[in-house]
Amino acid sequence: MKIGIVCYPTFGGSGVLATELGIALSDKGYEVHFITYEQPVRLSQTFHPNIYFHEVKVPTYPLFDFPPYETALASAMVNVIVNQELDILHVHYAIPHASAAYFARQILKKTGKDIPFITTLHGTDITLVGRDTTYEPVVTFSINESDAITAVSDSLRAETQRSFKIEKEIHVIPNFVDVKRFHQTDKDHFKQMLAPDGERILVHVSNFRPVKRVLDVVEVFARIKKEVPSKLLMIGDGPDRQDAEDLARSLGLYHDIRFLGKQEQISEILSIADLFILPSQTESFGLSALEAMACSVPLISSNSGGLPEININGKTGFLSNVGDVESMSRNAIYILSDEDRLKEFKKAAIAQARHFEKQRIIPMYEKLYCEVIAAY
Ligand code: GMT
Repeated sequence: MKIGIVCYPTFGGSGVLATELGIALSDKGYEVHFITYEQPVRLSQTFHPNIYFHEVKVPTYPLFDFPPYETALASAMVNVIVNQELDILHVHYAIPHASAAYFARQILKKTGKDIPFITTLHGTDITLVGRDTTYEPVVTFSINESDAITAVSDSLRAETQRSFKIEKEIHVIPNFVDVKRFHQTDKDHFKQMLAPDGERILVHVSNFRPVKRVLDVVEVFARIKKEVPSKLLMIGDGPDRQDAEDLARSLGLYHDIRFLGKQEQISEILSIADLFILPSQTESFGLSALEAMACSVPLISSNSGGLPEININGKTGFLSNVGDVESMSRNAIYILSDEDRLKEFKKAAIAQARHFEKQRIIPMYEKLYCEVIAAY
């Protein structure tokens, strides 16, 4: 089977998930074609002989204040589908990928070379951006025109059904993790450098957008630090990084918090972590948290969106209301202040991550591809 994948190539969760899916499918012998404006981040780490990358070029012209990416993308889809004889197109994140796919399919219908497309909803395409009236009619239309729809959690499926008039079944296919790549390895030398006096290491990974509430991470850490000697590693970059750094400085914590920026070898960092903090305003699944759990890291998170579907309260970590930094820090101190308890939480975290191993989840996509192609 030849599969086209369209995604955002950046560090965002949807792009990471789409890339991991493409890699996993290519490992199983499928031919995978990525169509996007840059090489996806995780694709650049190793060479995969079954994976092709087609760059969408968006020529500029003085008339264009806003170069028409969606038009360029739909044209690229048409060209790749025809020239590479794809069997199915899988678009990740509704905006503008689903509408571009619909457009491409309509063009191809004229020549009899059209193929079906699947849309995977990831989160903010539904919870924040998609229901904005600026985009809503196009989002609703193109989701409904998809030959199949998937969502990454039960919570996101319910949210989509609440916010849009969806006329089709939404299949829930959760995020997955490759435990061969994401597992705890011996990185004691790193730990020694970052926490020379045996401090606990806390980690947050995100794109530092307001929805991630990175200031809450700093606030929670400030409270933990008073009770448990610890260090915090902030991984990623985005609009709220400066505010988080300013807050760390004003709380006198700048030497205990390292803002490491965007990092590609996340599993090495997670290998030395004792706790992962994800206090998001909304989080449809929380791929970064799943990757942490696969590295035996328990989770302190908010209870928003799909987080309760992965974080079992009192077992793999704790859930608190959004913004309740007191509860989050109390729970973190409870886990971190006792060695045996921490070990139990770590064991439960990895056991829970195994429910989302890629071997369990990839076949769900394969089955859906086959059904959609057969029914087209
Ligand atoms: O904000 C992000 O985390 C990026 C965002 C995206 O769409 O690129 O991630 C979403 O998709 C991930 C993969 O399915 C999910 O694990 C994240 O929970 C989801 N983010 C939000 O819902 C905020």
